[in-house]
Amino acid sequence: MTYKITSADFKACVVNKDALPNDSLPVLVLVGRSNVGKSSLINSLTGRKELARTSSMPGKTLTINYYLINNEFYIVDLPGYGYAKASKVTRQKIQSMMDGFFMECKNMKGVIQVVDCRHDPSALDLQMSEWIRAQRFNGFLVLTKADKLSNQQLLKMQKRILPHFRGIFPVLYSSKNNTGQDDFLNAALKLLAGTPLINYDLKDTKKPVSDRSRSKLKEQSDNSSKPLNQSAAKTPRASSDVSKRKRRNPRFKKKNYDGEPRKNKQIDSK
Ligand SMILES: Nc1nc2c(ncn2[C@@H]2O[C@H](COP(=O)(O)OP(=O)(O)OP(=O)(O)O)[C@@H](O)[C@H]2O)c(=O)[nH]1
Ligand SMILES: [Mg+2]
Repeated sequence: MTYKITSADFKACVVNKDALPNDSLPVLVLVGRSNVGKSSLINSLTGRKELARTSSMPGKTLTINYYLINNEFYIVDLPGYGYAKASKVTRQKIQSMMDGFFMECKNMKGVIQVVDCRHDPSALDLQMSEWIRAQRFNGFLVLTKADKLSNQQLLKMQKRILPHFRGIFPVLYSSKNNTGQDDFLNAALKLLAGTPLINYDLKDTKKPVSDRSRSKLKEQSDNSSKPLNQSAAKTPRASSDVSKRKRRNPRFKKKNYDGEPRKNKQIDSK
């Protein structure tokens, strides 16, 4: 029998780790690039169009938002990473808020990483995935915006994306037409039950990262991820890989940026 969401309530909007709900309900958290569709996913799952605020402009969610599902568990919506237009101060605030969240959240049952099925993962996506593994979290991967590709393109993109996220259970999702809900909820129930959905024993089958991504990753990891304490390291920076790209590439057109990788990273329409 499929699990149904019968109630969903906005429970808390938190900016300070000391204000996190301190009940014992389990927590599942959504992480992903800004504008990838984390908040829309919550609205789609719960059938409540305006429960979580969404926007076509990246950087909509800037706080830690708790949604209580069926009075049984929380889904937490976090600010996205890679939002270019946020000021340095805002990015630092978000960074320390997220670090605090991961350090203080006692009932974390899983980290659900959301990526856009149309694009190769960004350097920050890969860094987040590595960080999730380094923390030995349980979780799964959501490939969202599935409605934007044909079935053939979806297959092609899954073949390209999944090797980067080795051993993690994938769910294909569309918040526009609500496909993938059962798969998402079944995977979420497994996380709540403590069933591992990341295979940590699997050997690295990841495709080699391109030289450009590798140097980006190095740049980012040189700047971040110093352990805060033994149980938690800093989350990957909510820094702007886009502004670095802009600096490097004078032909970068600002108007092209909608929070997603550039067109040349996108699936070719052949
Ligand atoms: N077609 C389609 N559009 C989607 C889907 N999911 C999200 N969107 C659109 O993508 C845009 C961003 O969605 P959000 O849910 O606000 O993204 P977010 O990840 O919460 O963004 P931040 O709050 O900035 O981190 C909105 O215009 C949504 O309507 C999807 O599955 N299909
Ligand atoms: Mg959001």
